[in-house]
Amino acid sequence: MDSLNKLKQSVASDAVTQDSGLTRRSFLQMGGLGIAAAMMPRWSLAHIDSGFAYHYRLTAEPAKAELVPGFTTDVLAFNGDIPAPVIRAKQGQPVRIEFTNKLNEPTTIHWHGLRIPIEMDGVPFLSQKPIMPGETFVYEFTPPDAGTFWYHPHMNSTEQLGRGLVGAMVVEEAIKPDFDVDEVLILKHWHLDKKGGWKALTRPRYAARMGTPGEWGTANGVNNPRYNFRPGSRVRLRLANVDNTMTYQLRLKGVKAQVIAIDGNPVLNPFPFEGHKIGPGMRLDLAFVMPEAAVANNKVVLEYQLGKFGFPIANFASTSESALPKKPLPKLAMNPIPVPDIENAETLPFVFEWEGAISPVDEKGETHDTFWLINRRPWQGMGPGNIPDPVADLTLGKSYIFDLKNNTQYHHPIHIHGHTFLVLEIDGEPVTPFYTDTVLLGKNGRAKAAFVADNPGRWMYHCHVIEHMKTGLMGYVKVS
Ligand SMILES: [Cu+2]
Repeated sequence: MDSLNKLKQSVASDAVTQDSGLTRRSFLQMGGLGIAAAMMPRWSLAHIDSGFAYHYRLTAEPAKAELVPGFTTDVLAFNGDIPAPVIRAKQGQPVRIEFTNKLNEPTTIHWHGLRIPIEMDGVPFLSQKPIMPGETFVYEFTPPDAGTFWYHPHMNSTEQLGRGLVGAMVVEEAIKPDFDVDEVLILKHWHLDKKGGWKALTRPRYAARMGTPGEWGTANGVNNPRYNFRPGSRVRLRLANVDNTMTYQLRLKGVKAQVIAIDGNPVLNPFPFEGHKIGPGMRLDLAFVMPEAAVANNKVVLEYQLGKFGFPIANFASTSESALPKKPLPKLAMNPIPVPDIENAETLPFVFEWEGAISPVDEKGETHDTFWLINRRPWQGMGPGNIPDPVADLTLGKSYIFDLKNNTQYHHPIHIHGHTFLVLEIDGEPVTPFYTDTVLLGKNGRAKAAFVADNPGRWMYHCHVIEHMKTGLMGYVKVS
């Protein structure tokens, strides 16, 4: 319990520091300084000049993109762009996103990992009505936590996410840590052939197993992009796995990096990065100092590993500029997430299992395969008349330990909305507690994850392998 006490102290003291930072910040803004536009990375979404600091217009629309060089692919894109624009918000400051649906089907937008009110969670029927083609819905919320998050539709997800509607959302700290480079990489394997033509996004045979993998690997929409950093730069690399299917076993060659945040949330003590798995929906923030060109042999490579082999995701080269003076890597403040009361927490078991059931066709002639179950129950296809009972009825303010058990041979990244888990145990072994919104269960894996049910509403609780979710592995918890 010693580690939990340390965590509690750190969360409390960081919250005080960040609060005083916020006060100073709002004071500066009243003085007319506003937001420094020059700080915005090149592909961040532009602010609307409305006097409201974090005000954006976002669309989802059909577009064309060159993913495989030399070929054009019909995609679905936010503001018509691949990669989707990074949405920048600030911890403790309201953000307003005027979203217009320019698709020819309904949609909603979910802000993955943000602890915000249920009305803004972007889940059809549970939290809002679907946004119909041509309609605009205004999402407005104040992110309590800083970090690397992401956004995506929560309707027809295999298609809408699969064809490109996936973007990063960066919530900056109330007091910004002093990195020289802050780069976002969104990782996605597209279901494309060598000429940029679409292949099947889902096949029942794979949906019932690990999910259907795409074949064209990209970071920020580009296969193995190159980034150039000045030697000595203190780099913060924000990695987000926005893939429908892939779990990436990551490694970094050519430099020693530190893990500074997992799934958006700073870790209490950064630790050396020696490989890490991120399942669909998960993120990882790394920090490193860019080596001199000669030391790095001109290249630092981010790879994912399959068996013995490494495949490049992105590479980083040192520029020929003189090295920046040595400075220590900045430390991130802990997010103000309540530390659960473990002694008095109620433990709830959740078993994730496989069943093979090809359902008969429905009235529209479509089949709805069911392959996956939570506590012996599948839920697939959301509709106004298709909301089952919650998988758990939680009392507002109470602490819970979810005892997660994967009785299958495949990975399941288990995601909860509106709350953030504190992971206590993995595969029966205690771990240094860390916060996450998505717990990756390995083959026949187990995990114990605790949280305070402090956000009232009906919150999705599902696997983030999209085909698993769509074929049964989803449910919701009710907090009241
Ligand atoms: Cu799954």
